[in-house]
Amino acid sequence: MQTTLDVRGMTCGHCESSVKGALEALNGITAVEVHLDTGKVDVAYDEAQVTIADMRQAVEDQGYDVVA
Ligand SMILES: [Cu+2]
Repeated sequence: MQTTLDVRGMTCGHCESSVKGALEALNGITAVEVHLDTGKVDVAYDEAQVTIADMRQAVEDQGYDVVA
């Protein structure tokens, strides 16, 4: 499965790596691509292992807001 999260609050490379790292730490995440300019985060994942809610939680735990 593929989804795009709309993340608010990322401003620099550190934010990008925080979000990317938090998502990649979840089981079932196979690829993460962060677009810092738009806040879009493309995620490829195995829906049997991880949910959108899990991803949202992981990003929010890093201090960023997930809008969609
Ligand atoms: Cu930053």
